[in-house]
Order: sequence, then structure tokens, then C-alpha cells
Amino acid sequence: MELLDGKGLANQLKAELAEKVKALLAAGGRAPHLAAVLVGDNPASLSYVRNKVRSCEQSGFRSTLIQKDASVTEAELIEIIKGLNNDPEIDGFIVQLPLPRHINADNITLAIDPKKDVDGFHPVNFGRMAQGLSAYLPATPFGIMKMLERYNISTSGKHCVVLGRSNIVGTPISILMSRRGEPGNATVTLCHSRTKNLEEYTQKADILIVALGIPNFIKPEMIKEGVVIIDVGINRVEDASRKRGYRLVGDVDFENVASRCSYITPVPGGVGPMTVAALLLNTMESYQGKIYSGAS
Ligand code: BQF
Repeated sequence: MELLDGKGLANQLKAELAEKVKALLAAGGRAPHLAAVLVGDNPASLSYVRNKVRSCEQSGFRSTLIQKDASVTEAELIEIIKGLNNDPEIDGFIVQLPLPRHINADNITLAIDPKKDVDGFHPVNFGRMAQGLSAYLPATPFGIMKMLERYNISTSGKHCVVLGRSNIVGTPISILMSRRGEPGNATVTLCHSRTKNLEEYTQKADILIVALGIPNFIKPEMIKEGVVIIDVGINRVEDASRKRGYRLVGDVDFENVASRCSYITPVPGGVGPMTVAALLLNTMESYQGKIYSGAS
């Protein structure tokens, strides 16, 4: 069993970005600039945004954090987004999820200029991705693809089983894994809450990508010996022995499953850090103007 060290790889990617930024500045250019909008005081959202700001610092990026009270209206938030869309100093921005319930996240996503949508959530970016055109890829799937690429894990002709069909992880990673390319060229099965006899699928997976949000869901008897497991779950479970009162666990019962895998991502330190690094890669692409430069 080999651990997929997302934290180490993310640090490496951020160091590579920092080198690029150094060269840009030396040539008289400016640094890439990412903005984040944070609404309310959800502790998980706060921690994610802090990770992103800190990662910008590590990569030499400029970052701007816009914080709004949970009482902000959808219309006010859309005005903020319009301002960011039209701000020439900002290469890309994100609106941190989850949002308070009175705000419709789809309306927010639709208000973002696809050219600045470095989270890759806008339907224009999603559609471009699905057709194999250049696009901002959603950060988690992009981070997973980078991890498979850097670890030279072959995916061509493999059976990849994805658990979870969200717009930001399960659905896009199933598209990326099945499309032409390396990583890619996999045969993909997308399972979800209505799937019957789930184990019949998980047991056949050469590559298992789990994005359910259920702590320790995958047990050893559900998998095939030698499988590659990508655990996207980031669940807070109570733990009185920790300073914070909780610890992070994945969707995979790591303790009992890991020894049966050829590769597995840990939680924390697996997919999470790669998600943040991928966001910075998208911001650099926006800075460089590559995605929307030509016909495709
Ligand atoms: C780690 C996210 C669910 C919903 C909205 C490092 C992050 C997490 C874990 C992080 C996530 C999850 C982010 C670790 C950003 C990943 O060491 O394991 C980094 O900051 N993430 C997000 O912005 O929104 C989410 C998960």
C-alpha cells in the first residue's frame, strides 16, 4: 500500500507556482490575484477560506477576502459578484460554499463571469469541460486528476467507480475519468443514493472515488484487493481527546481498508490540499489568459 500524499504534492505544486510568480515579478509583471467571498460564520467555510488565503501567500499570489454577514441578501451578493466580474485587478474569484439557506447557490454561480470562474462551477465551464474544450475544471476533480497524473497511476481501460453525483465532485470526475486522455480513458460507473446492491459495484472497482460525505462508509469487504482509493470525504467527528473537540475522517474506514489497497489518499492530507492547489492552478491559468484565448 502506498499513501497518496496530497499535502506533499500540493506543497510541491505551490512551490512551482511560487517560482513562476517570481519570474513574472522579475520581468516587471504583477502577481496573480484571487478573491474569495465568504458569507456568514460557518466554521468549515471559514477554515477552507483561510486555507486558500494561506496557500495564496505560499505561492506569491495576491488575495482579497470579502466577508459578509449571514444576513446579506442574494441581490447584494450578486452586486458584489458583478463588481468582481468587472474588476481588472482580479484574475479569478470564488464564492465559498456552503452558503446560508436563504441564498440560492445556483443563482450565485450563474452571476459569475465564466472567465473568472476559477472554481469551474458555472454551466459554461461545466459544458466546456464535458465537451473536452479548455475550461476551468472544478477544483476537487482537477486536484484528483493532478494527483493521478503525478503518481503515474494508469487509468486507461480501468474500471473507475464513483460514489456520489454532486455537481462539484461526483458528476464532473466521472466525466473527466471517462473522457479521452491520461488520466482518463477509464470505464466509469457512477453510483448514488438510489443505487441497488452498491457492493457489487465497489467490489469490481479498480479505482474507487468516494464523495458521499458519510464518515467511514467504505469497509474492507466492499473492495477488491489492490484497488486505488480516492477518498473525497472530509467529515468532522466528535473527539474529546483533540484540542478542537473534533477530528477529520474520510468516507473510507481507512484503518481497516488501507492495507488492502495499492494506493489510498489519507484524510486529512489527501484530496483536500490538492483541491486548494488546483484552485491556484486555475487562477494562474486565468492570469495567463489561456482558457478563453482562442476558439476552443
Ligand atoms: C486536509 C469543501 C466540502 C464542501 C465545501 C486541506 C481543505 C480540506 C482538507 C480545504 C472543501 C474541502 C473546500 C484539507 C476546501 C477541501 O488537509 O485534508 C484543505 O480547504 N478544502 C472548500 O472550499 O469547500 C468545501 C468540502
